[in-house]
Amino acid sequence: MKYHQINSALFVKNRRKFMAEMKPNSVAVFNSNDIYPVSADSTLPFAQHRDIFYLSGVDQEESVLLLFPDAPYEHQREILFLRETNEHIAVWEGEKLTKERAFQVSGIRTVYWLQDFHKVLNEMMTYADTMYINTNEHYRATVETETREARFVKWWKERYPAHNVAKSNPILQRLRSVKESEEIDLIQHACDITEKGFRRLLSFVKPNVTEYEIEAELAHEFIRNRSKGFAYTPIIASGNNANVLHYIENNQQCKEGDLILLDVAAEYANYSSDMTRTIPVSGRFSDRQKAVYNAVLRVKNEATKMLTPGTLWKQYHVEVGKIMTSELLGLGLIDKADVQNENPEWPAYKKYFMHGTSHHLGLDTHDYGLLHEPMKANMVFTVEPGIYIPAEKFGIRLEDNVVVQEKGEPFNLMRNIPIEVDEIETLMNE
Ligand SMILES: [Mn+2]
Repeated sequence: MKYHQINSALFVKNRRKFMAEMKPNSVAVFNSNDIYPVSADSTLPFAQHRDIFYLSGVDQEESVLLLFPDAPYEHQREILFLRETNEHIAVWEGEKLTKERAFQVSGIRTVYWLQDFHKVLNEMMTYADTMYINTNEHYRATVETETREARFVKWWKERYPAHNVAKSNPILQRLRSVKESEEIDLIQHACDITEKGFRRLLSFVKPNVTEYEIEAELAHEFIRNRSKGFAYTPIIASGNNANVLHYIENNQQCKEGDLILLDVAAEYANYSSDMTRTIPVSGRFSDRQKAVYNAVLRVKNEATKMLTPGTLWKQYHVEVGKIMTSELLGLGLIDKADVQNENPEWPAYKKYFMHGTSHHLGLDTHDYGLLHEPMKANMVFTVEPGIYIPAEKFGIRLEDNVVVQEKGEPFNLMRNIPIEVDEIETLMNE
């Protein structure tokens, strides 16, 4: 791991919160992700399942966490199962968690090797009435591959058909959406690394630079700051590429006079940041580009103010739509007749701004959070309006990450990342 070890107190707290929501006499189990194969003996880099990470800090494959708050013996309330390691195995496979290190990372005292899992689980199941299975109910998830978690759930339910089944997911969605201060610090750290990458670009971008050279600059800056790299596949879209919302080819040359839409951000310790900036290839915005840019910026700033406790997701998007509508009228992109005749299901503004304004941010870039429940303090959201104009061959999106506060406006974790036109132009021309 490149990141500095997280204080285990965070994971102790997270488990306590989860266990407080469990029914009496129930067991919950959480699995690591698999290491995904490519072909032959090649694999993709390991990416930990965020739920077991959230509850234990264990960032290693073939790990299982078992929680049983009403277990008859105290040492059975929290149990970790890890792939066996010893000095000999370490020589071949690199350093894996020892039982002692696993305690330091997670705060869990009872650690077994994985080969004891079925035996120990069986004992716990004879005491327990209910099993908490962990299914993926994220509103944007479409998963074809069977995860290690899903494989385990299938086996577990079949092996113990007499137990009641309960869902871990809604508990985790609620808990993970409201961040502890340690988590906000980690997201801030990811944002600060993103800031370094972005500042590096402002002096690097010139006419005829390629999108992939920009990607390389960012990767360099992120990794040298202990990030694994991009928190999500980076979008580096010059000119009309910005109007392809999920453009990830990043293989074109940036032409003088064009804008570059950069949806690029670092992860740190498995926490995401998520930034979008739009900058001029030549270091100066045209008057038209500036007018659209400042319209997007005003929508972002107004939308941000609405992210307060009690706000409802649907209503928030309706209100942002109204602000965007008035900006698009001002820019002459739509007219009053378009608005009067608009289809309420697909309002006129959607022609230029067709995606959502915000999403939860945290261990996943599109993080957990139940969208039908009101917003709460310490939720972290992106705010990312955009205006996309294929007819003018540019698109602009601006995105910051903010923390909902108990009182007053949200706290902007990207407050130090240049966004005003003047500041961007000054830095690009230094
Ligand atoms: Mn985003």
